[in-house]
Amino acid sequence: LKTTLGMSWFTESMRAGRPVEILDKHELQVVLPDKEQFLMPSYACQRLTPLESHNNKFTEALSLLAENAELNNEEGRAVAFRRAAAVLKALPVMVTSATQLRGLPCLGEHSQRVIKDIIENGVSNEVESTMHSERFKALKLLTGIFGVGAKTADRWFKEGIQSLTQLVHSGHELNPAQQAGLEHYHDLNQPVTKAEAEAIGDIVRRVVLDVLPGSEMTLTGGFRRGKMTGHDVDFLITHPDEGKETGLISKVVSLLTAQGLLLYQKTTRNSYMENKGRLAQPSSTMDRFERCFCIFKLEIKEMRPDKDWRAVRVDLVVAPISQYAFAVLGWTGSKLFERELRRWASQVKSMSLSSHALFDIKQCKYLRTTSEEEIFSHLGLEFIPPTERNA
Ligand code: DCT
Ligand code: MG
Repeated sequence: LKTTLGMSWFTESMRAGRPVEILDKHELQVVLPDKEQFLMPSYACQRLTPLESHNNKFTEALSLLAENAELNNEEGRAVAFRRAAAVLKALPVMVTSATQLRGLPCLGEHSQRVIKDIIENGVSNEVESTMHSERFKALKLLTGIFGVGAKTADRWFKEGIQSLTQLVHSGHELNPAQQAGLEHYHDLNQPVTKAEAEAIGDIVRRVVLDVLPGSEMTLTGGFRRGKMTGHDVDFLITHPDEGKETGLISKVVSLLTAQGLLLYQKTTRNSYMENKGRLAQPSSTMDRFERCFCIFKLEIKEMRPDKDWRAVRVDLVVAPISQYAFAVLGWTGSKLFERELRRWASQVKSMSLSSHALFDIKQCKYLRTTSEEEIFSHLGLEFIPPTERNA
C-alpha cells in the first residue's frame, strides 16, 4: 500500500474517514468526495470503458500529449499519457477538483499537472503550445499521408519540409503506398462513416462468398466498439473448414481489382507458425495473418461536382477458424485495451497473448478456445463487451 499509493494518501483518507478497501492487489475501491463508490482497477482490461466519457476535455488533452510523444518516438511517455487518459475515460463522473484524482491508478505526476492546469485555468499551457508548434503541426500533416510513419516524417521535417507542396517539390522518391497516400490525401483524412463501412462490407462479402462459399466476415476495429466513424475499415474473414481459407485473399484481391475497386493494395501471406520450442510467440502488436492493406474506391450516392467516388482505407485479414476468436479480440481494440490485455496476460498470468493464440508459459501449452468469452475466462478476467473496450 505504501509503495503503490503513498502513505500520505492513506493516512489522510483514514483521518478524513474515507472508506478505503483493498480488494486484491489489482483492485482498489476509491470513494469520491460525493460519496459515489466505484472500482478503478489499474489495468484497462479490468474495467468498462464506454465510448462516451464524462471527461473529454482532459482525455483530449492527454491524448494530444500522447500523440506528440508518439510522433517523437517516445513510446514510454506516450503509453503513460494513454493510460492516464483511459482512467479518466472510465471514470463515471466528471472531474471538477484535483482531490478526486487521489487514489486513482495510472495518473503520473505529469498527467496530474496537466489535469490540474485544466481544472484551474480551463486549458493546459503545455497542451496549447504543443498543439500550435510548427513541429507538431508538420509531423501530424506528414504522418497523415498513408505509408508515412513518425521516423520518415521527422526526417523530412528536419530537411525543412512542412507542407505537402514542399514534399512534392523536394524530389523525394515516394514508395507506392506513399504515392497513393499523397494522391488520396484529402479523402483518406476524412472520417469513414458506419454506413460507408457497411457499404464496403456488402461489396467485399459478395466477392468473398463467390471465391469461397461458407466464409464468414466480421467488421472489427472501432466500428465493433460502437464508433460511428473511423479512420479505416477493418474486416476479419474465416471459413469453418480449417485450411480452406488459405490463399483466399489473393483471389479476392484479383476480383476486386478486376472490378476497378482497388486504388492501391498490398497483400501479404500468412507467416504464423506455432512453435513450442520457442516457448511463447512474441506478443507483438503486429500479427502474421494473410492480409491486404488497401485503398478502396467507394461509389458515393450524393454526386459531388468533381467525382462520384471516395477513397477509403480498408484492411482485409484472413484467420484460420482455430485462431479466429483471438483474431477478433485482437482486431477489435482499442489499441490501449489490447496492449493492456497483453500486459495483464504476461505480468499477472504468466501467459503470452497475441491475435493468434494464448500460451501458458508455466504449463508450456497453448490454451485453445472458440470464443472471446473463453479467452477472458482463461485470463481470469470478467468478460468486457466490445462497446466497453474504448480505453
Ligand atoms: N491494433 C492493435 N495494435 C496496433 C494496431 C492495431 O492492437 N498497434 C488493433 C486494435 C484495433 C485494430 O487493430 C484496428 O486498428 P485501427 O484501425 O488502427 O484502430 P481502430 O480502433 O479501428 O481506429 P479507427 O476507428 O480510427 O479506425
Ligand atoms: Mg480501424
